[in-house]
Amino acid sequence: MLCRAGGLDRRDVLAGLTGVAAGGLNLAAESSGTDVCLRGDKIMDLHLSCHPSGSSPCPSPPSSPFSIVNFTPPTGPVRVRQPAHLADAGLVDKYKLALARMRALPDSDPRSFASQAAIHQAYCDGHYQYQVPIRPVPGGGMPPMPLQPPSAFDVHFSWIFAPWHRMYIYFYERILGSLVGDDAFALPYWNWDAPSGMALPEMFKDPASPLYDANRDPTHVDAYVVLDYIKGGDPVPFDPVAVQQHRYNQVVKDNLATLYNQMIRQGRGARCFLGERFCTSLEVNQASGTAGTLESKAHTGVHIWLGDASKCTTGYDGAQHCDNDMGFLGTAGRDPAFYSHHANVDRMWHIWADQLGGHRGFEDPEWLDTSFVFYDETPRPVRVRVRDVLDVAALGYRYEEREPLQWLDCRPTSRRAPKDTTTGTGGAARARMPAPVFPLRLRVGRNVVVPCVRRPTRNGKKGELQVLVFDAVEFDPCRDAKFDVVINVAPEVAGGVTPQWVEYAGSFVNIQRGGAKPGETIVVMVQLPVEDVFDDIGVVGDVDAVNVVLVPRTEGITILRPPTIVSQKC
Ligand SMILES: [Cu+2]
Repeated sequence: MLCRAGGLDRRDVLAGLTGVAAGGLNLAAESSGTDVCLRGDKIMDLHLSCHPSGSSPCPSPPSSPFSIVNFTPPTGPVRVRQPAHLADAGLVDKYKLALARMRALPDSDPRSFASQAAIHQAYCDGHYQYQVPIRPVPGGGMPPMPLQPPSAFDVHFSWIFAPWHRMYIYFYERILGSLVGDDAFALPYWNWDAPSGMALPEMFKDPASPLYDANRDPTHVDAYVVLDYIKGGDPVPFDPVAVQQHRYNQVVKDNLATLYNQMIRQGRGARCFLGERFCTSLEVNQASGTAGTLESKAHTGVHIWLGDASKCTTGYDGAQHCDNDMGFLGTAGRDPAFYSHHANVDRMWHIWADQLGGHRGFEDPEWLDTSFVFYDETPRPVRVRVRDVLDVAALGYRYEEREPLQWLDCRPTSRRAPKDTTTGTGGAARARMPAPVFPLRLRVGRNVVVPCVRRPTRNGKKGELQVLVFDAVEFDPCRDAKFDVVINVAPEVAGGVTPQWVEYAGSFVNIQRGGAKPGETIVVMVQLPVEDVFDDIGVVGDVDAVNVVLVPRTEGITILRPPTIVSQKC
């Protein structure tokens, strides 16, 4: 085992999570001191309208709203999704044939590859606009809030991310199966969480294949994927028996540790893992949600890692967006690898819900009754709700596990700093380290210590965890952005603290998105569960403050207010 946790086996990990999951059952519609959403809403196609733009048309709209049917679970054979790097020649040939036929359909056909790719673009590049509906007021009279202008709608960066993408690839898979007359056809998944799958699967690399896409970073197609990727660093050639044994191990260890963080250490509850509720009523420039770790970690890393910085396109906003195809959400659906990447993101959600203690997600009807319309293979528009897609068995597919889940055993154990720089009341640290001034503009290479951030020393309510909260992080949505957070480490060495170290507390990450106006910034709340970090570094009992160290990985981020530590559900 590459990085087995000392003294902790898989049974302990699972047993430890069961208690968390039990608390997580009550997550529905919770509000907390850090809930800044004035009003959420369940999203339906009725609230969304698509606005085509020049070269970026809307996906084929339903011919009539009356022809939309409600989703019913499939009754055909079970589709078995296999790891792409272990797929047999029969599956690869079938997928190639299906995709060749999908590409051959006229663009106007909703089953065509162009239309399928346009669905993703439309839902994240500003084509869809969201209109906050007016609700009747009890007793009559004017609604409590004036009608707001429509705002760009995005299926990323909130609790909509996981269910929407499950729906999207589910219908993509059904359409492919129907094009080859096989109702058991299943999408291969890109098994980047297993060391042998940590590279672009072979089936996508042949330039003569319909599975190929020319817009990929040429230095990365044969390299180890870096799941905690932002940009930079030398790619490590992918070869399980590589001569660069030391670096090979580092990449794999970092990836497994990133997954442990995403799935377990920081995926402690639905809000942390699936993202915050989609918010429709906010102050100007406030983000409509926050991504969970399912979205912000390996998912985003792989997108940015595969995109080619030299390939650019004009977004709906009129601005140039590079890192095509995968590194810009507006073009990501044009790369066939996207769908296998998202099959693995979907599998990660399934494992989290099914195996890691039985996480249920949210019980809030606002989430469960959110619905979208997709074309099926007939093609016929089908309305599908979040509550319809929570169980993959009911959707007629399953994931074939061929490799052990090595990341389950990769709890970080190494300590970077042998001694805390903050002790007790933190008085000494306060005297040594002046507090930074907020708003704080982050600069790459200048790590910042926020000394002596107070933590609650008494246990919170049942099911609550200690969470580090940045209530206002401002950034340019059209640029990739990242900063890491580590606890009680000297700033000179903080840059080397990766997810492998116990002091790593998480990251804020943005993948460039469309739909914004030039120069526009948005503000998002970032919450990092730090309970495990505190336990591991010995911040327990009456230790009432820690040093929070910020490690900027990109330019262009401003933290408007100092972080706080609160007890809340996660
Ligand atoms: Cu997406």
